[in-house]
Amino acid sequence: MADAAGGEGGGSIVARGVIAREPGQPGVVEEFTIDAPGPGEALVRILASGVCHTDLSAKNGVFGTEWFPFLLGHEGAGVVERVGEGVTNVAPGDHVILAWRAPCGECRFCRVGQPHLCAASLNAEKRMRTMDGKTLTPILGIGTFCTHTLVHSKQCVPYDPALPAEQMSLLGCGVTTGVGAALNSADVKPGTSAAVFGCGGVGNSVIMGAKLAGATTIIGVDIDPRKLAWAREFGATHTVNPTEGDPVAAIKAITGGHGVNYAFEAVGRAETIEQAIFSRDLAGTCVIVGVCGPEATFELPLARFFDLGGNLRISWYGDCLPTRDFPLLAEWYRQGRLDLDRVVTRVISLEEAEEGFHAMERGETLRSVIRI
Ligand code: PAD
Ligand code: ZN
Repeated sequence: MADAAGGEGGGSIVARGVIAREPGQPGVVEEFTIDAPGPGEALVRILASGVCHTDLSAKNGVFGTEWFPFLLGHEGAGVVERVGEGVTNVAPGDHVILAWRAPCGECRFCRVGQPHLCAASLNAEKRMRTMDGKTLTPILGIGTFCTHTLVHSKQCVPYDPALPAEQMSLLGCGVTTGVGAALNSADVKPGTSAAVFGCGGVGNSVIMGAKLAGATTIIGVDIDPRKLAWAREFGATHTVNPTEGDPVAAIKAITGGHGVNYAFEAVGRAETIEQAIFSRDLAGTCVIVGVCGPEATFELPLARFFDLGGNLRISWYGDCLPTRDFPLLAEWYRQGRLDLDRVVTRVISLEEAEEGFHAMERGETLRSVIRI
């Protein structure tokens, strides 16, 4: 590997990655530079990266335009190549899944035992730049559509290199978010009912999580029949297509007129959030996972909302703790209890990342995974 100064060794390096320069424009593979890791940081050679809807949203400017240019990707697995001063949790050669939450241990949430809400999650300093000198923002503090990235060492969670990098990469975001929404955020109980709005990579992971938790009625809701077929393969006992009629009425009909104990929204639209809220039984829990754009709003009839009781909550990253949950989910994969193979719909190259977004938009994939 040549460094930016043309030599070998501990200086900056030249990497390749998919960079989004302007909102709404395609991501393009470019060379960029990465400075040597600073204290507590790790340089990681990426092996595989899932294409998550959040990358598409970021590329389209949904999270604001001030952060461009972006280094896309945040769902990755790779090998630690170099570490900065003081790093003890990983060493060069370790296979790691990258986490976008690395609790700081010191913020107001970590101090009271809620590290899954850490408000100062650890990231590397911004040491990656385009060849024309612009500082890159790696998506969610990671950046994985690339040959190499720089992260905080605490964002690196080791996994057994005997497990496939493509499947492990998905634990870095979508699968852990979905499974965690069921197990951690909603705390689904055995024998209960759940509805999942949006059966993409995240929603189908919610379905896997609800099944693992012992829910006995699991209703997948999606406007795309292909997604509903997948939902059944992951464990949905029923499916509902909102293009064929009111999904709330359909969910009530399946549940004896009551509605579900848990409703999950994994689309990111006001309309589906409203439907999820009102598809619950009394005292039911609604968990919002989908990320809406800044323009999304709806009117909430408060008397009806109050009369239903229960909980409405937002789930970031499935309320996971990566150091606890990545190894657990990897082990469940090894045991055949978590079907990550089925989530990897397509394996593509770095150059095909943009096509990965289009395939997602066309509904052809749960996850395209970029193999570097
Ligand atoms: P995806 O595009 O693979 O899946 C979205 C699904 O929603 C698709 O299958 C669509 O067909 C379906 N859909 C669209 N409109 C409707 C509708 N009206 N009713 C029912 N279904 C519909 O995306 P994904 O699974 O990668 O991500 C889903 C959302 O989760 C997205 O908003 C993403 O940004 C968010 C996310 N949140 C977190 C978090 O921490 N909260 C983490 C990762 C992803
Ligand atoms: Zn994601």
